[in-house]
Amino acid sequence: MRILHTSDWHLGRTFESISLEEDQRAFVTWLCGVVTERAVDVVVVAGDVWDRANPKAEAVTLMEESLNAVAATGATVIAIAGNHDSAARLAYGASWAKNYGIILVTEDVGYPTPVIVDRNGASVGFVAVPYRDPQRTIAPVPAEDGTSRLRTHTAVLDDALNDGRRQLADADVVATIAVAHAYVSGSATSDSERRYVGGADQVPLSLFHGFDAVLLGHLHRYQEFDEGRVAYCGSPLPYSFSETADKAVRILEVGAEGLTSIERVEIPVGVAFGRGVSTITGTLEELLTDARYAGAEQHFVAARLTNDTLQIDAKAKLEVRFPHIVNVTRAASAAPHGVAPAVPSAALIEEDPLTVIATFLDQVHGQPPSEEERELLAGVIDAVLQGGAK
Ligand SMILES: [Mn+2]
Repeated sequence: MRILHTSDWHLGRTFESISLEEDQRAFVTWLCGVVTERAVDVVVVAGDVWDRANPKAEAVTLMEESLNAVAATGATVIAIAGNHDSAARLAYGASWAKNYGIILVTEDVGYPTPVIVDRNGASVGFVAVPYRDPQRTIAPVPAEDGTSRLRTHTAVLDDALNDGRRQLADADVVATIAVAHAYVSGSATSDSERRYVGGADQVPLSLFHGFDAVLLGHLHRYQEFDEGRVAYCGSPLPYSFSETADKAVRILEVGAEGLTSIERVEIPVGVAFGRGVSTITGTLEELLTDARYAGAEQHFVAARLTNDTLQIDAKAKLEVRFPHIVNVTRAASAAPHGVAPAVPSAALIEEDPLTVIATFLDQVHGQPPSEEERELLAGVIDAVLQGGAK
């Protein structure tokens, strides 16, 4: 049996304000090609099918079309709700979808029933646990000494996995696989994930003991633990400028004796569809001409200008070379833009206008106006003040 692991599709997501619908659709088409070519039996989507709990109409349609396309290859689909999904909305139609081999595990209160898939000479038990808010699910099982446990992410996921283990204890399966949407301590994060401040949503890797494989969603960077037994496959496309690493899905092979191999399959982002992300830093002139930025020309680009002075129409100029430029800001190393004013704002009211403007220019450009500029400013201030007195 071949099992494909993907996650964090975030259907309906935009890159800043640019629609990714076409790229997401192309990813699903590519995925269906892999599923067919490699004769994949089960496709696991480990949460965050949608980008938001209240997906827009286009995202709802894209989800239906996507899961339907994967199921049309003949593969069984197992998808869980992530923290971006609304479990209730994802559950809509789940009872019908099941008849077509699309199993949506969205239970956000009790413990889900493990899914047993019997195909190609192997029977595999999946403990698929959707993301759940610890405050909304049933209270954690008391500790061995009878004391109650706090409603933490660790406690509720631990209980759900234990319940799954119990339910599978007597099942005639050659492998057990856990599917979860969680933040494992020590993982590398990206800017496009929604995580708790302070890390209260982190769970220890040890929670997943005993499973032959653990297919995780939630973090958008591909990463493996415990020699690949536990892994995040990451999102299929970069959803923030922090995601410069290659994107991938995984294919696990289970034979009559159990798990035999795990393979990483790279997603051709920026080659067949979608685009990579680049943050480029330099003067406007360098960014426009230097050959070393050629690789970023077809990427989503964030430009960081190092010029000392303000560059008029920088974005429009850069757009000629980088048509998918998303934002332009001044590099941190440029003039100290945004530092706290040296003069408290209340005191500024007492200052003469020329001093206020000179202080501002000093902060923005890193140097005060020249004698010539001061004269020019003084003339403008005079003209304005005299005009105002009329
Ligand atoms: Mn996600």
